[in-house]
Amino acid sequence: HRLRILGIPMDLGQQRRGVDMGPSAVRYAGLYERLRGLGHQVEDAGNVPVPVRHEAAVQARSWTETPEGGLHHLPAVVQACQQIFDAAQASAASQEIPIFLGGDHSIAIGTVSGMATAGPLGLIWVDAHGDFNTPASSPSGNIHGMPVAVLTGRGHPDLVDLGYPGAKLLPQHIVLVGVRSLDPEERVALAGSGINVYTMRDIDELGMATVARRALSRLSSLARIHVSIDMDAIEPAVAPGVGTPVAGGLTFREAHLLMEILAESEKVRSVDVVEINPILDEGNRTAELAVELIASLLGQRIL
Ligand code: DIR
Ligand code: MN
Ligand code: MN
Ligand code: MN
Repeated sequence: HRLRILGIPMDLGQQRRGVDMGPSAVRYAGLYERLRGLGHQVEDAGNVPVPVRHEAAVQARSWTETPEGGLHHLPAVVQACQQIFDAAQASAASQEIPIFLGGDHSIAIGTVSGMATAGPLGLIWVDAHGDFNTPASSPSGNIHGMPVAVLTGRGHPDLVDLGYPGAKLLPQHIVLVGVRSLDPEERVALAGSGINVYTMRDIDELGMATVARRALSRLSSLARIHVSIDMDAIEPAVAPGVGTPVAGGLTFREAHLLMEILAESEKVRSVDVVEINPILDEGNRTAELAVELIASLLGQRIL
């Protein structure tokens, strides 16, 4: 395949500093070389510009009083997501597979919207969280907790109408895997949404092979799948370099097995790897794991 690496040093969708260094950490962990080693043609396209954070403005007010109407850094996130959308749309119109390196998960509003311009798209969202908050349900005001809702047409209009007006995906074309932390109103909305949710309990009971195959069969009518990997889906003992760790996550092998089974579908059209925070990491192990997972998703096999 032709692969295109695109860094997105976005830290405005959440409160902790350092997640903007995610693209550097993943590059340092050897993503380019690893993908070349699998026989792919790889281009590193550098980074999408992201506005710098105005920390003083954040600290001056509680989030409900922000000029952004209760969403931290809304105008800056919209501006960056518009550039991300443009880059993703260009990739979607070509044969290349883009690999978007976050940054926090708010980037997926741009990546998925852009990929959806080339026709129906399935979404596999690997995350400890539902990311299904709206401004009304969010306890934090952080946009990284909202992208799945936004992509289904629920949320602030500046986010919902990014790229082109309205919803970008049908709920029945979205599968969440690894979920174990939902806010109270988010939980009610997600349960009634039509989105297919595989919680950690489902993975415990069914096993990852069954979950991965059911996820793919749910998307069997679609030829193109976007895989969005929030590294906090993985057990924090294995992936400690994330801003919002939640105990009881995917094991190293469960995460790899999911990637390996998705790779066999030959439908993976684009990938996000997000929420790596090198400041919170042990060495660079979370970025190193991310490189391994991307490799498994793009054809690395044990035998
Ligand atoms: C929380 C945290 N549900 C929120 N979300 C995170 O702020 O909306 N998503 N960490 O990855
Ligand atoms: Mn602000
Ligand atoms: Mn997330
Ligand atoms: Mn998460």
